[in-house]
Amino acid sequence: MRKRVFVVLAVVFLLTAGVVYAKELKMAKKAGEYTVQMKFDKASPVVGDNSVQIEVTDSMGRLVTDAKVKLDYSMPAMPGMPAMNYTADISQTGEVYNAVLNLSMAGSWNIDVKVKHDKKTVSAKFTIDAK
Ligand SMILES: [Cu+2]
Repeated sequence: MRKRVFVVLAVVFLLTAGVVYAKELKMAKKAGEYTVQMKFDKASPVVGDNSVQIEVTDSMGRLVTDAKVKLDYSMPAMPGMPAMNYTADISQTGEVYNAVLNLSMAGSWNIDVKVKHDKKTVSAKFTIDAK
């Protein structure tokens, strides 16, 4: 009996984890021969802090772990608001580059991820909508 309860709980947990995982916003863009993938900690970017995990893969699909990654994010000027430009601090854990984007207002933000690797610098551009 107890074993059955445990199995049911385990299944519920796995299903829930699957749903949470599927809700993370993931986007990928080509940058030269590389592909830059950004994974947000939430389904939709929010005003405030957003943790982002960045993965860079080469043309063979191999993870690039010795790149220099730079992330700039900006919102163009709008009535009553000058253009806003920020650079995120990047830290690396294993194969993943981490950044925190502090989005100060709702609306459309441009993200520019620059990857420097093998003496080349390429750039991937993303647009997100903060709610
Ligand atoms: Cu604005």
